[in-house]
Amino acid sequence: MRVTTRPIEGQKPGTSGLRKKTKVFMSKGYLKNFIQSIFDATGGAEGKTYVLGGDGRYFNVEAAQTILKMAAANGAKRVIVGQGALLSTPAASHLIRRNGADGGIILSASHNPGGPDADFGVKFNGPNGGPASEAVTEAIFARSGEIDAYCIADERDIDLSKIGMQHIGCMEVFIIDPVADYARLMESLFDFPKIRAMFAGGFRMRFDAMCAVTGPYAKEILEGRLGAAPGTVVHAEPLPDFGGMHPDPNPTWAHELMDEMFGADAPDFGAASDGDGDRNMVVGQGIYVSPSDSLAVLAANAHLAPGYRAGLKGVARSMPTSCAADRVAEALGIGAYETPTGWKFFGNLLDAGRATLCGEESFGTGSDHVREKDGLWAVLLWLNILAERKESVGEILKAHWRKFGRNYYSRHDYEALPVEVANEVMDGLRARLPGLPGTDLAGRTISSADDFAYADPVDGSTSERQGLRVVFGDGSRIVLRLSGTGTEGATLRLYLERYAAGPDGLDQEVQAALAPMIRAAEELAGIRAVTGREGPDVVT
Ligand code: G16
Repeated sequence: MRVTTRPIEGQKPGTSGLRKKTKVFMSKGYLKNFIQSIFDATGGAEGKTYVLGGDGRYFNVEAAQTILKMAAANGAKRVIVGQGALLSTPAASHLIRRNGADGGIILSASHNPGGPDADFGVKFNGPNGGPASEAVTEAIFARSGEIDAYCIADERDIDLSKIGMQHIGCMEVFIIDPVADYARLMESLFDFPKIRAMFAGGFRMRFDAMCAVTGPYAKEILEGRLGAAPGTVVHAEPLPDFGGMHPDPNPTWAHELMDEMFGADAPDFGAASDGDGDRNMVVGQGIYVSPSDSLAVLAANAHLAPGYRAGLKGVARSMPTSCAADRVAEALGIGAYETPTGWKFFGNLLDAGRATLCGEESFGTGSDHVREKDGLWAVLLWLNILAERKESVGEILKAHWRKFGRNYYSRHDYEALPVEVANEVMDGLRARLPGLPGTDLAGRTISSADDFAYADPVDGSTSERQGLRVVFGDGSRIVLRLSGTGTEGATLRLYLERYAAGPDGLDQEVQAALAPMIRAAEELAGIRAVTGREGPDVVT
């Protein structure tokens, strides 16, 4: 059935797909226009195979039913769907690659809260299993501005709870266990017997799935296949509103886990994951591992896991992520890459075999096993390293700092600012950049200052205005950029970094160690002065 429609403004994908308020997605024609724009902008759905699933948030199932009917009416051959329309983002990426699918549609607003008054999102991934490139998302957006009709089959809903094959017209709908293939992939990368033996020997862990999609994956893999004690995984059932929680694995939102890990009788290892299972936070007994440090430690130790025994080809990080991983890459004699924020920028490096590990300060770590960041993968790599080294998280982290020096690092977020106020801060600093190199601030000399522009070394595509960065002679950095994932006003992210070579000064409190950079940032950008805010809303 062909239904006439009109373009709806603002269907521009951000850092990671199209994210809006759930009610916006539920409004007349909104989801359908966007899905049709995806099909139209990618050469139509005729004869194609897709993977479909989401993080279980409110409207997940309804959206999946609509997309199935639209895929059928657009002539798709087959859609592989996770049972209950559930798939974690990394599991979806794996399924696309394993089945040679033409792409995947993932229903998630990641770490943003879910529910009728919260957020919803749609991401389109290409045949390599990774987020659509900027060129593709631009084409989808362009199409959304001229769309005049969408196609949808006039059929009953599919029973999404029943594993096996069903049909909508001629289109096959293949409903699968969302966990099985992913769990097998993890078994192929890590030394499960060794990790199992560690758990059998009394190793204790807490995994907070934050009432989101990783619950079933973590239960099956950690408790089922690796023998972690029952109850290791908490908040394990995916709920439409994530139990009212904010499924963002950072010290602010995963505070229950933090309290436990910093309390008496803490488990040996703690971890949390986000709404769609691609982010992770790692904590040891009384010690927090920043995502930037986690990437560096994983890069330095990945060869201890069977899947990475041959060594790494290179390590990539997003520009605002601390430079800790670069020091490891240098020591290993492998490539170090710096990309704009957004996992999509790692795709070409992974496809071309230039990078094996990638990571971001925003609690994302992953490798070339899929084309998305992968929360549980990072946790399993940590477990494999812990099982091999037989040291605690704290011991491993401190030894890492002694060897490579420590990149003190923090991100300060100013949320829900009026867009024009956030732009004023950005424009103010941008205007000052050319005059900064060579000047002194915070007892250091500024060595460079620019608005980060990226030229992809594989396909030569360029991306400009990716964040303002001020770099000091001693490797310290101040970075300022606007988030591309929020749904309300603008979020200003201030990233602060200070390098301490050691051997002294490696054990300071992070905010105290960064105090000179925090003052310098205020002097440069005047965030508090311009926004009138007393301080950041979230500090990670
Ligand atoms: C997405 C992207 C990440 C990015 C993060 C934060 O993650 O995939 O690459 O680092 O958003 O982006 P921003 O700083 O623009 O808000 P996710 O987990 O939300 O898909």
